[in-house]
Amino acid sequence: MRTPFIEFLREHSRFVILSHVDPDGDAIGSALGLAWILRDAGKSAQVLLPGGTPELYAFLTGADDIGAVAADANLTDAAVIAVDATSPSRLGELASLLERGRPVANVDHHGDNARFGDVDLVDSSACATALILWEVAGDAGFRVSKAAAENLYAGVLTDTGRFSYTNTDQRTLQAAAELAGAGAEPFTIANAVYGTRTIASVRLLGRALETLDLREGGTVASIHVTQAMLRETGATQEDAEGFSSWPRSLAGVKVGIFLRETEDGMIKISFRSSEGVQIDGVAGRFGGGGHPSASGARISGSIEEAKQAVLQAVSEHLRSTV
Ligand SMILES: [Mn+2]
Repeated sequence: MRTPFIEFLREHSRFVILSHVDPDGDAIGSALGLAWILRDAGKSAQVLLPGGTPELYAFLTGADDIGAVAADANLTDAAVIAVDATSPSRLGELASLLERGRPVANVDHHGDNARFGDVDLVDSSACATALILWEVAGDAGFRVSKAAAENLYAGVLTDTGRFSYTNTDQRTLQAAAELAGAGAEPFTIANAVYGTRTIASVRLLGRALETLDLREGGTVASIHVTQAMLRETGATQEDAEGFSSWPRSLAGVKVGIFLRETEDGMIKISFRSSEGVQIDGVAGRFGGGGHPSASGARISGSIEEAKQAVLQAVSEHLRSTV
């Protein structure tokens, strides 16, 4: 399954690596981890993320060198690799880099990936795209430096919710152990991602938890964050990172929903579900997608309208499937 992608890596010597909007730890860790692996193999690799690097992940080795717009790309003889992105639309403005007859590879672990590459490596049984890339490096015999291992470890750590989601399995922990062996420092990375909350973020969380709304006999929970709440607490969008796991963490809750109003007036929705409850279909109804137990979408409208529409869709989904 990995062979065509390994051949793609061997065949080319210059790469532009892209990932998705609102980049998470797996998007950034996968892109940077792969870039370091390719550089260590004597190739050139440039990373571009739509909108640049979130401050939370600025500690990762190589993060200071990430481009933010298509115009930053040095495309001379470059092959393009998209990582962790379900479809070209997830690449935002960077999707324009796919439309110029350039060789494109697509590596992802989302089952609904649109297979938009010349080479597609999609493995939905992998907890993270970073895990796939770690295994690719092993198969291909590429060296994985400390910088590469740190980035790939960050991807695995964050996409498994610190090794706690249903996607955490023996393969996950095996890779994590091997990445630690290759130089990734579990405490340093976990502390940088989870142990450095701002006071504004804690105040924002307090406000968000006050919006807790339980439905369907306590099996569906939602919280939300508005732009006004950000202003009142002095918090930034990034300060709401990780809030999506709070509603689902309540005892008895099967589906947790986190809604946030973005700067451009859209509503970003995150769905989390407990084991055995597949919720990505609901995200799909709103034009989004993701994994069975963790998915998301963006819709327009007020936060109240969005919340009512989403809660109704989730209730219908639970009644029809459970
Ligand atoms: Mn991922």
